[in-house]
Amino acid sequence: MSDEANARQLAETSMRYWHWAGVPTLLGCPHRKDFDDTDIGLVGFPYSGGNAIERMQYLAPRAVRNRSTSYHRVLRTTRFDPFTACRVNDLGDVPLVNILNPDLVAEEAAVFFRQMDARGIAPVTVGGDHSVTIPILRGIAGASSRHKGPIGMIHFDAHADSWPAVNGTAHHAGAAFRLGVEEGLIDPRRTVQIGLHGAMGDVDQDAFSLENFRVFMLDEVVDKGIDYVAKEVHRVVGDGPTYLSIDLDVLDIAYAPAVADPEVNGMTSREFFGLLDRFRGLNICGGDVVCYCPPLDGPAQITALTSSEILLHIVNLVAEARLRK
Ligand SMILES: [Mn+2]
Repeated sequence: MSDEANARQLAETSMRYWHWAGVPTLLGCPHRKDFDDTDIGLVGFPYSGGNAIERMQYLAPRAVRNRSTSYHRVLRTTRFDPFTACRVNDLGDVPLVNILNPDLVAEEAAVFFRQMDARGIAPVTVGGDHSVTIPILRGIAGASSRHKGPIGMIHFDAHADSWPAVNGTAHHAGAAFRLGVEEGLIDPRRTVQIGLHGAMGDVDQDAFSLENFRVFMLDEVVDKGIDYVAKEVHRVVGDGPTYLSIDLDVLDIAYAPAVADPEVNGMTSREFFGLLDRFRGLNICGGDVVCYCPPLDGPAQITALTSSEILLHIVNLVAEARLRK
C-alpha cells in the first residue's frame, strides 16, 4: 500500500471514534427506513409505558445513537468486522402511534417486527423498558414466524420478569418471559436467565422462572465462574435459534448507573462481556438491550458507553451466526 493509501486508511480508522461528527445512527450504520438490503436491522424502540417505577427509557435510542455512532468498530476478541460481513443498517424507530396504550403499542410493534422477520432480517433493538421484548418475540418467534416455533432465550437481568399482569396491563416491563412461554414464542427448556440479584418484593417473585427455566442467580455465576456458566448455557440452549435479551440492571450500578430499576451488588462488566464472548458459536438470531434512562447517566456517559459496547457485541454474535448458515 502506498504511503498515501496508508494515511487515508489510518484517518478512516480514527474517524470511527468520532462520536461528535456526522449524523448519529446506531453503531454508525446507514439509515434504511425501507428495510432493503439489510441482514441485521438495528432498531430503536423509544417506549417506556411498561415501567411504573421510572419512565425515562424512551429517551435511550436517541442517546445510544449519539454515543454508539462511534462504535462502528472491530472487537479485539474476535478480530472480525461484522459490518463488512453483513449488511447492518439502522432501520430507525418502531412507529408508536398509540403510545399511551401499552396493549396497542405491543400490537403495532409486533407488526413492525413481523415485517422484518418476513424479509429475513435479524433484529437488534435498543429499548425502551423491558416490555419491548414481547412484541419483538411475537414478530420473530412462534408458529407463524420463519423459525416456525418457539426459540431459545438467554436473558440477562437482576430480575426474573416472569410475572402476571399488573398495574392494569399484561404488557408491562416484567412480563415478557412468562408471556413468551404461554404464547409458544420461547421454549422454556431452552431458556436461561443469568444474573438475578438484589432484594425481592416478595418471597415468590422468582417462582415461575425457577419452575420453568435454568436460572443462574448472580451468586452462582460468581461462585462457579463464567467458564462453567457459558458451558451450561451452550448445553441448555443448544444449536437452535436463540434470542439474547439484556436488561442493563444485571450490571452493577458502577458499570450501568442509569437504569430504571437499579440493584446494588451486581455483575461486573468483565464477567458480563466475558460471558458474551463465550457465547460465540451459538445460533443468536437477534437481541435487545433495555432499561437505559439517559437523564440518570453522569457526564461521563457510562451507561451509554456500556450500551454501545453491548450493541456491538450482539451484532457480532448475530453476524457470526448468520455466516455459519
Ligand atoms: Mn430488570
